[in-house]
Amino acid sequence: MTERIVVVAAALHDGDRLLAARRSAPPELAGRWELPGGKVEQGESPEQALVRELREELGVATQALERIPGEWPLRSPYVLCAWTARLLPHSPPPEPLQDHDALRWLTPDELWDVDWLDQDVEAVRALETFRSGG
Ligand code: 9L3
Ligand code: MG
Repeated sequence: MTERIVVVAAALHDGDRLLAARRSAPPELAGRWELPGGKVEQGESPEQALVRELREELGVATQALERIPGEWPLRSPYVLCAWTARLLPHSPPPEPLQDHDALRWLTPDELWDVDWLDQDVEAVRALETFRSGG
């Protein structure tokens, strides 16, 4: 198995608040929180996949900003990579349209108040390091 398929996750900020989304599917992940996103499709860049996934799942218009250093293995052949992202000025607010049943904008002191998926714990740790400059 040499194929590696990237799952993109978005660290979508509104000021210093981070969007967390609670999964409603599949059953083994339901109730756990994630940085929203999904699989990069054939012919797509990770940034394009991020924008598409956030539009489909949350109804928002976004821009991918910067790659958060690191990558975290999911079930083979998938690996999780994360980008910071922002809502475009004309975007509607996010709504859980697909795959989620709750959203929260977490302040920095609430970052660990949700039950993140295992790989998202790593991604959120890397995000904290990245946001603190290093
Ligand atoms: N996954 C883990 N953390 C994330 C995301 C967006 C996805 N932040 C995992 C859950 C699924 C797989 O990656 O097992 C594919 O994600 P999706 O296409 O079901 O969102
Ligand atoms: Mg998804």
